[in-house]
Amino acid sequence: MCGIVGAVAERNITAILVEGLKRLEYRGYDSAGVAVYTNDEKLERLRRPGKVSELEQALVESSLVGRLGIAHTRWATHGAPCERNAHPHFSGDLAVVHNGIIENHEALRAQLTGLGYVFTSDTDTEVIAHLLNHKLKDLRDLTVALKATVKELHGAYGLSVISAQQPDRLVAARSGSPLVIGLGLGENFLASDQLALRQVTDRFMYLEEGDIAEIRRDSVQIWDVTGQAVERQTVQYSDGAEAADKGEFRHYMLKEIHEQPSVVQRTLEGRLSQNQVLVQAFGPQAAELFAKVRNVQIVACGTSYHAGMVARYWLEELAGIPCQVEVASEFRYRKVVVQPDTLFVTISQSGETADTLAALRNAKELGFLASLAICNVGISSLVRESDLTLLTQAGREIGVASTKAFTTQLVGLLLLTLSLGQVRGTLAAGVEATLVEELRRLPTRLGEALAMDATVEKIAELFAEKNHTLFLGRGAQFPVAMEGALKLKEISYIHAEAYPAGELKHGPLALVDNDMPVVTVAPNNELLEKLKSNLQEVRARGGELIVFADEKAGMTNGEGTHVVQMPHIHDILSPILYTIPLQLLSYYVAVLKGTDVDQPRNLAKSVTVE
Ligand code: HGA
Repeated sequence: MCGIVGAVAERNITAILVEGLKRLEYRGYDSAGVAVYTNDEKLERLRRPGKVSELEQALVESSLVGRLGIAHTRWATHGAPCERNAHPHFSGDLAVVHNGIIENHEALRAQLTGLGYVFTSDTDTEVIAHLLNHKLKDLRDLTVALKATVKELHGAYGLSVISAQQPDRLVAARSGSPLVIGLGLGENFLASDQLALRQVTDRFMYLEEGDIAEIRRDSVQIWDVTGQAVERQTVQYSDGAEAADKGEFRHYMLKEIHEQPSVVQRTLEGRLSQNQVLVQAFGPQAAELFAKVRNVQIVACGTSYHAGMVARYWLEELAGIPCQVEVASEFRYRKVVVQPDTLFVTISQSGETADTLAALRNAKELGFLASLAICNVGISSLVRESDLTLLTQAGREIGVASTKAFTTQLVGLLLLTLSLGQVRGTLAAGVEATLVEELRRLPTRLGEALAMDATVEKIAELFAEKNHTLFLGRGAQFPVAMEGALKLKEISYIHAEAYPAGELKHGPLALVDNDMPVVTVAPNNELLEKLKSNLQEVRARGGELIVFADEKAGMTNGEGTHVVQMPHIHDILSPILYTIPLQLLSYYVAVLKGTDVDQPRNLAKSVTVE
């Protein structure tokens, strides 16, 4: 989603700002802009719809140079993606960039219009610029005026401001959308994600909720939500592990699909003993808290929600714990009845997903036993605000359509299931030992599934001319089918829906004809025979079947039926393995359709707005 980069330095900062925006491109955006306090002591801006490269080109032609500036990639929430709505927004001598949504923007717009301010965009953000400008008239100091301004904003913001009147500083405010200060020598920086600043510094200070910051070349001052001056800890990163390139792969998504054996291996490292999961992997108080757990409530969005749905099958079957799973945007606004001793589990790749974070904050008021985050980013808000954490070790995921984050989340959730079963004594030691052994073999199994790459690429040709697809699965494969359908929608723009195979005849069978491919995942379990009958129902109506079937399932190619033989795997781990061919399928269909695989239209990587 939107990205912010800011800099105050002794040298020209335009190239630093543009490089920062490029590093945030993977999050998805629709326009970009930069405002610079120029060496001629004027505030100037350039904005462009489309890619950062277009802004960069325009900057080269304009030779905009200065030592103070802010820049932004916008993912539109209010107002179409076009130059006029791109950030920075100006009012008088100041420029504002903003991530988030100002919910009372209509009331503020009416009030400010009444005071004579003229709006030049359709965004909610522009009210911040005019309101701040208005406050500055009396308060005079930019930082003081920002403190007064944010008191009148409802909603979520990570924002930064520069002013030609006080060009010695960047000011910033965080409430509901992350910001980090990058510390340099005689220069300082600001961004919505530290990745944007890794080329200029390795020292960072994370703003907390409600913080206001004044960032000068040689000093940083921060005030907390109560207005108290506070110090925030400095974090130093020592390696270049965040660097990302596609290597031999055509897209980040394909690279990330192929990384799954190694990142699953990393997610398991240090978390297994000979026969057991090491419960302390979830935190020092995990064993004591897990012993009290009688229910689990999982809350997540998108792909992470599908991971949670798989976990529900595991938690009830293996740990004997009732489990509910809900999408965060629903949970956060619902009157929830919390059963005693319920563990509240959130799942998020970035740990900044606005709805999931809000659900966690609500949950704290609702009497849950404790909160646990399964997350890929250790320095995220979700991790900081949860009692227990399990970090997935997927590494940086660039492709907007999540792949390796999902499979490592599944591994984390299986570790959670086994830990709960172990501590509560509901899982037989022999079963845990078997599954630990299977987990150790999982990276090899995933490698075998990836070796089917070329077979799946061929199958993808069946979809090139299609507009609709059904995905079917039973049991824990139903959420896998949902994830497969989501992946196909996200990157190939083909309409895809997932159903539990048994639901077919209760409605969706009406859609099936010879123009509707039906994708099915068929591990060799007790539901196989039922699934085969459901597939017959599809074939009888002319539907073309693509079946990813266990090599022991006894399914073979036939008229209108394409069977891809999958390596045999323990049934409990099958959702992780069967995800792989569905990821590959979406990828190759998208490549055939020529879409922007890594940055699909309208989507963003880390969904930091509601
Ligand atoms: N509401 C602002 C910023 C949107 C945003 O943060 N997206 O991630 C706008 O629409 O410009």
